[in-house]
Amino acid sequence: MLNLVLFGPPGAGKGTQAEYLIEAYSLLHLSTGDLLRSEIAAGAKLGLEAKKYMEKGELVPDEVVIGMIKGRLEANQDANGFIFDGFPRTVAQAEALDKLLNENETPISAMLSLEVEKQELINRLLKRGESSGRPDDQNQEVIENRINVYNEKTAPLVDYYASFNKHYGVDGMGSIEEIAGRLKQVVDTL
Ligand code: B4P
Repeated sequence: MLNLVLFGPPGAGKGTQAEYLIEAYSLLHLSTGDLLRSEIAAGAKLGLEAKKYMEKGELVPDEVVIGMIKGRLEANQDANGFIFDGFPRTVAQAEALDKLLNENETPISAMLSLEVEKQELINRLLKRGESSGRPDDQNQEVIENRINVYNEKTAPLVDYYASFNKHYGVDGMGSIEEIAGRLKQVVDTL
């Protein structure tokens, strides 16, 4: 079973590259950002709670996202493997994920970490904000806060996965196809 963590700062191309990996390896895509946005769109209680954090570029509380992932893992036990996109984002989330996967003896195979310069991240997100309707992409201050939150709370996960020899840094600058090729090269060695 192939279980991949697709990792990187906001705007690194996680959602974009997940589409290529899903197709190449027949994996199930679990994006906590997408799951939270559908809860908001459905007007669900969980979505209304999450919206308050997302609008400011803050992280939604760990227990909320861990509960969501647990439900999806339980509902898809026959999957070939998963791509975790935007999850885990804190060490507590990574530990909870390891615990859930170890119960099924299907650990994380690799963390693929997309590396992109800060100004490029801001440009990509502002560009998406022009058409996506995502409020968190339309305000430079919120984008900068998301990047700061990433550096403070999420970037430490590189060391977490490196300590298990599962961290693979991948250059995330260049065309979408070039980056997809680099990711595929890594996954094919696993
Ligand atoms: P996410 O939905 O995960 O949003 P994101 O970090 O901005 O990444 P996304 O996947 O959407 O963007 P991508 O890099 O693909 O999270 C949103 C919010 O939800 C968070 O801020 C937080 O509040 C909450 N949340 C989510 N998960 C959570 C968790 N686990 N714990 C707590 N809170 C959580 O792409 C960005 C843009 O770049 C796209 O428009 C794309 O077209 C473009 N792009 C990609 N590759 C490119 C390339 N090579 N060249 C040019 N443009 C490119």
